[in-house]
Amino acid sequence: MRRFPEGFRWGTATAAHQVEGNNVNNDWWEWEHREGTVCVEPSGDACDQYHRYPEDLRLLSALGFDNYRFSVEWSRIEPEEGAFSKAALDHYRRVCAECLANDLQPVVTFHHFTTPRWAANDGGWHDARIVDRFARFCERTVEHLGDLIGRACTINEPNVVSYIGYQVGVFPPGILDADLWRASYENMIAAHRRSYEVLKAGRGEFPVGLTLSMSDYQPVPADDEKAIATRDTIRYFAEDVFLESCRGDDFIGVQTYSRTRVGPDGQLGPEEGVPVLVMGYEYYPESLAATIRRAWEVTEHVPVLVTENGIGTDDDEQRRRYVERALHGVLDCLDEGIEVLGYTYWSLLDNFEWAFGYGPRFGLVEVDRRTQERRVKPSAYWLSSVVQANALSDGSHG
Ligand code: GCO
Repeated sequence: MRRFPEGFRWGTATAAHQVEGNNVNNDWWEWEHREGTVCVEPSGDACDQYHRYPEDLRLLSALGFDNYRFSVEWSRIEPEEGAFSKAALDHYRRVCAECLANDLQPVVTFHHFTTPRWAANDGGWHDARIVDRFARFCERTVEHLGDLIGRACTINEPNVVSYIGYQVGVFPPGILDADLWRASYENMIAAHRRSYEVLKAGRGEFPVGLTLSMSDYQPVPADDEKAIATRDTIRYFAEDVFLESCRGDDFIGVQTYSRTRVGPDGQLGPEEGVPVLVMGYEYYPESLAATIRRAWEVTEHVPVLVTENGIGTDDDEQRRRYVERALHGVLDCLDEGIEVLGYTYWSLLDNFEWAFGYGPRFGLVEVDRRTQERRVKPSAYWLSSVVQANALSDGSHG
């Protein structure tokens, strides 16, 4: 058996807009109902977790996990600028309390892709005023529930929000403008730094970090100097500018699913013969270890927490094999002396996969779209056995 360290954290993750349902006051709700966007379908009721969270937390705890990562929805807490809802803050305080009642550490994300309409429609993330706006939201929220928080993630995947929102156009605001893209990611980095300070100074004592979307960027051919230079440039803007801003933080959240192949003239598609998943990227579980090593290196040894890793697939045995392979990579990184604090599987539930809608199923638990009934998948029981043993059988190099 290959053992994980004593105290290694095991969790699953979700995000408010993807599971709660009826988050009607944010930019994503407006975006997914706008004519002409690429959104497959609106989020609607999602998994109705706004009401069903006690059942979901009981289920997660019964599987032996010790933490639950979820996000608080800014647009519920501050529906209009400066107007804070005590009822919404009380709701999230109850969710934290329910986590603790189920022996689950609450891992709270303060921004997971969604921004209140009032802020999104008044400059959004490309307007520097967002930094103060976000810091004030964090201040009011941590004041209300900071004593119950186990760990805080400031901003989820700022690289994705800025790049897809301002360079690809598949996420809101869907403005293709390089200057606004740069402004948006600079404001997100500033907002991370400000919210880090606000959360550390606020109520409660808990580690704080940013969670970053990462990919195993590989030059093709591997020894081609131009491909290496192109890969370095792409990766610098996609990851390094964010990783460098996290030096000295309590942890860095690594969120990896696959790799990105880069040729001399730019990004390449999937390699011939490598399975491609519903998300459009390759089945490539080795990417997790590669990105853990990179985050450890570029942040200059900030402890790494895997805050998302998983696979959208209807083949649950493929899910098990993917996670098994990814976890062997985590064990390799631990053997190399890298401080990996834990592993968080994305996601607890099949949920709203943004512009893809409900097609891609990442969940350890299936959700019946008609009845909202939860059905635990075989891969969940397998991962539960790994969690409870805090070990992986050696022979299963997947
Ligand atoms: C994120 C991710 C999640 C996705 C997951 C699967 O921002 O953390 O985008 O919200 O659902 O990465 O694609």
